[in-house]
Amino acid sequence: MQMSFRWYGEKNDSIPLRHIRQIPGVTNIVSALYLIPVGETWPYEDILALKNTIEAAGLTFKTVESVNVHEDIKLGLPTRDRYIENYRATLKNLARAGVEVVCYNFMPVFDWVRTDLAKVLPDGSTALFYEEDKIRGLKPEILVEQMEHGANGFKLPGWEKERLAHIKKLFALYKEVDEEKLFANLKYFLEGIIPTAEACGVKMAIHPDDPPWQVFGLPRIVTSRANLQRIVGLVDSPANGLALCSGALGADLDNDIPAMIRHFGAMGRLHFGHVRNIIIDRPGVFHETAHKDDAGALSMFEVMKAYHDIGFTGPIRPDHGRMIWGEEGMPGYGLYDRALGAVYLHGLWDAIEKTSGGKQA
Ligand SMILES: [Mn+2]
Repeated sequence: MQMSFRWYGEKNDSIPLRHIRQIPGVTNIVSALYLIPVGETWPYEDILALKNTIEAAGLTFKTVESVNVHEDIKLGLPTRDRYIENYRATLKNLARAGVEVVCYNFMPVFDWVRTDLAKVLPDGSTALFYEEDKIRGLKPEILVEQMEHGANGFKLPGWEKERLAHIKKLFALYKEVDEEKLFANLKYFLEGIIPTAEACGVKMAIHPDDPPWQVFGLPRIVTSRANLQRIVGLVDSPANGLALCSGALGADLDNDIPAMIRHFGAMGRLHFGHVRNIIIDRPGVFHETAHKDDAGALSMFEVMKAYHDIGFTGPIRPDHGRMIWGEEGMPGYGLYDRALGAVYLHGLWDAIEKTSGGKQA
């Protein structure tokens, strides 16, 4: 297990790498070229510059989150072939720079969705909050405004302005795309990129939909164990794998996260772990919470134990944190609570390791 930490680059992150370097046990940075428009090829020189910046701080760069997938690919438009070709070129450039794992998602129009980016919790901290009833009464374009307004001036990952400016057109195009069509479009994309990923030694890791159900009537397919099973079978290659996000999948209590880690880990298809806890007030209403085992609906101990038991050697990162101690930063991505999360998860790992008798990865 490589304890990792997501970082948005010098231009869009409030946290300097030297502070991340001081979190005990964190060795690996998860990052991306956030300024390249979705669909364009990432130049090798730019990837190398990012890697050099990270390594100069005493950290490694082997995991990318995310290389986003152009909407034309998700929609299955004829123009998708050009973007798939660019994606292949990006994977080759990333591999040349030493990147081993590439995270991506396949959510139509929106990336992760929340109705409140700073819900005040009883202890005075704030956290990301989702309330299904609020989404039902909301126009998509109002949600876009809310997300932008609540971002404290940061560019939120997956919420690119240039793409969301065409939101009405996108919704019209998706009228033709149901879940089966979306599966077919994912298969076409994977058939286009997985042979390249496999050849250049990159493991692709699809991130679950967050939340793992339909939002605004748009189809969502990366939502459940059965669907994940179908996705890893769309192209049968070890390069076609998963980023298992406990918080995203865990919002649906039917998803047994430790069981999924064991299952897909045993298949050799689990390439990246996102670990966080959530509190579910009622179905469709949840907010994020501290990583501690008893802080929410998910047992962080059972999650880390599952990773340990499968001998997981890939990257694991604490996922969204609360805002605590007066910190101002990108919602979900402050330093303090994620640092607490990293150390807590690492503490669980160490204890499991030392009491399990055998040396694991
Ligand atoms: Mn995640």
